[in-house]
Formats: sequence, C-alpha cells, structure tokens
Amino acid sequence: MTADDVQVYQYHEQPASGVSLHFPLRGPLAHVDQHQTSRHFFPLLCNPSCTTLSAMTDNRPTLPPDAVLEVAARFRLGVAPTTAHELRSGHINDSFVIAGRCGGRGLLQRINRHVFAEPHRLMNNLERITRHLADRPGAQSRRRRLTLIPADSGRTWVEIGPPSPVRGCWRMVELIEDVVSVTRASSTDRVFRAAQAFGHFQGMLADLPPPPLFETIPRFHDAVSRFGTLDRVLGAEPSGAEASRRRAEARAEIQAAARRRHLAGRLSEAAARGLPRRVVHNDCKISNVLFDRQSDEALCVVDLDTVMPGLAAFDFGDMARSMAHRADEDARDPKTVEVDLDLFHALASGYLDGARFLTPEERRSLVDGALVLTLEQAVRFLTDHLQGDVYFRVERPGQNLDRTRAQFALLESLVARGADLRRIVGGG
Ligand code: GN1
Ligand code: MG
Repeated sequence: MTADDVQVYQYHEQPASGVSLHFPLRGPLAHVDQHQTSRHFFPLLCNPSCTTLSAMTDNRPTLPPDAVLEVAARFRLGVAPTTAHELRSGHINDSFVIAGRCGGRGLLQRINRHVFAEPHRLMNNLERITRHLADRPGAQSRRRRLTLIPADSGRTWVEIGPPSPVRGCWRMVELIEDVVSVTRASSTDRVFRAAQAFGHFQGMLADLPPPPLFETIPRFHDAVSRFGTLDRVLGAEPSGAEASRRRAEARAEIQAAARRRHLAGRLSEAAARGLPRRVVHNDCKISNVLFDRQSDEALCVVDLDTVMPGLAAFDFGDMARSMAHRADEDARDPKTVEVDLDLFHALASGYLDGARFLTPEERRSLVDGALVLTLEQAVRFLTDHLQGDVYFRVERPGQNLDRTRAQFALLESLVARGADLRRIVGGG
C-alpha cells in the first residue's frame, strides 16, 4: 500500500487495522434515510424561510440492515446476499457493497430522489450508456465498464414504496474487484491516466444513437443559476438562530462569491457563441475513476448518474477542481489548497490525449471551465451550508463551509495562475 492509498476506500476488504481510511467502509449498515432528512429540511430548497435549521453532524439516519438485504435479494446477483457494507464516499446516493458466502459481489444503490427527481428516466439513460459502452473496443472487459444487474422485476431497478424504511428506487451493478479509488490527486501519472480515461469516456459516447440522453438534473452546471439559488437564500430572512449563526459565520465566503460572480457566465456565453454540446460525464472527480490495484491503470469511469448533454469544459473544469491540486475536497485548512502546475500539466496532457476530437474553441474554453466549475462548486457548498446541509452529505458540523473555503482558495490560485494555465492548455 502506498502513501496515497491511505486515502483510498477499498471495495474488497475491511480496513487494515492501524490504517485510517478517508472513507472507511462503515459496516454493517449504519446509515441514513434521506427521506426523513428531507421531511425536515427540503422545504428549504423551495422556500428558504419556511423551516427551522438544526445543527447536524451526520445528515442521514440509519437504514435497517435486514431491509437493505431484502432489497439486495431482489437482484440477480447469483448469490444469496448475506452482508451489506455501506460506502460513505458519495455525497448523494446511498451505497452498499453486497456479498454472499461466495461468488461475485454487487454495489447496491438507492438513488436520491430529492436530487434526481425522475430515477426511472435516469435508469433508462444508464441502460443506454452501459449497453453502448459494452460494444466499444477498449471497454469489452467487464472490469472496464459498469454492468447493471437485472432485478426480479425484469428491469434494472426496483421501486420500494412507503411505508418501508427503505422506500425508493434501487439498482445494483457488478462490483469491480481489485481496484482502488482515491479522493486526492498526488501523482502526475495517476492524474494523467484519470484525465485520459475521462477523455476516452466522452469519445466512446460521441456516437450514442439518438434520442439525446435525459437531463437528470436540469441546469446542473449552470453557474449563473447556482448564483440565483444563493441569491434566493440570502434574500430571505434567516429562519432561526442557527440559520443566522451560519450566515454570520459565512460572511467572508458570501463576499468571495460576490467578488467572483462575474466569472459565472463565461461558459454559457461561450456556449451561446457555438461551443458544441456533447455527451459528457458532469462529475469528473478523481474518485470517479477506478484504478487497477496491481497495474494502477485507470480501468473504469464510474458514477454515471449525471452523464448527459453538456460541454467538454464542464468535465475538464471538474477535473481541475479535483485533480490539479494536492488537497482533499474536505481539507480543513484552505491555505493548503492551491493549484499545482505539474498536476495541471498532467491533467491537460491526459485529457487532450484522450479527447482528440475537441475543436479549437473547445480547447480554448477549458481554462474557463476550471474557473467556472470551481466557483460553481464553492457556491453550491456555500448555499448548502446556509440551507442547513440539505444536499451534500456531511459528517461533522461546518463541513460544507470548510468545503466552500477550500474551493474559494483553489479558485483564487487558479485565477492567479490563469496565464500559466492557458499556456499549458494551449490552443491560442
Ligand atoms: C456530488 O455523488 P458525488 O459525491 O459523486 C455532486 C457533484 C459534486 C460533488 C462534490 C449529483 O457528487 O456535482 O461535484 O458531489 N453530485 C450531484 O464532491 O450533485
Ligand atoms: Mg456523483
């Protein structure tokens, strides 16, 4: 295990004692029900003044283990499920590694309905994407792509209705074994390979037959509209003492957002001038690439829920946000967060190598992608902090504010090194 792998969550074994994993498998089944959470907090999304905030450390309650295993048994995994370990790395869906006494394992996920309003249409996207990838040269091995496991319903999902505590839309994919996933970039080689993999991924989906994929989250990377949401939250009176406290605590970040607001429209303006819309991943964090445990090759791009039409600059921007520096997204000290030009160079080279189809205009839009996506993510974390942590999973108070600070620190360093970044990406 290398030093990097301390930041790794491992699908295939319990954490070795003495090794502190950043996202440990929290087993068996301590978890959270976002439906309960949302009863209290989601009204805020529509009307920021209509409910009272409360301080939270973990914003999701526990799901009953037996009920999760019952859901797992409805998928044709080929073994009777006996254990479920929760993965806590994602901010949105509920994820469990399901295993039986022998045989293959599955990744069972409940789709967060408050984030993805139409999970069945999302699943239709996933079916089309995974089928298409299965036919591509280079993705034929099952370790190089996601494979949906059919359910007893004959579909690729099961819908559990209320009053079950596990109500919602569930799906399962084959677990890819012997992989590592990192939450932090540290080696230029890995960054090159991850960025190349995302470029290839876009290339493989370039000829996805019509119709266009369903937009699983409308205006997902519309940074101007993200500012609109922040404005609405700030335009309303804080809904109680806790909300007032959070707002006061975030004063500097609210000002930072205002100071950089002028950047928000850059990609939409370029899109209006004719940047091509492509099928893009839309969530290109380094943790969404699985690396082979032995060879460290970038094997498989995962987390396909937001694969939909968008700009190449969205993906490049998200990659810069997560791979062009050496800090964790959850870094508590923003002074440790700054762009690393070697990593950025590796990122640009890997992506340009994987995405050879880019037009000159797209290439010129990439650095703006880095600025806009970092700003957008800062605004999203800030808004969520102000709203009481209703969207992104948190495990300690103030975590979304720390995340906001880290994104703004990165943004400032990206702005300061803008000329270097443009020189590295090239394209005139
Ligand atoms: C969320 O689900 P996860 O953790 O991969 C979010 C992304 C953010 C990311 C920040 C659907 O991704 O947009 O960039 O957190 N996904 C959604 O870590 O909102
Ligand atoms: Mg995601």
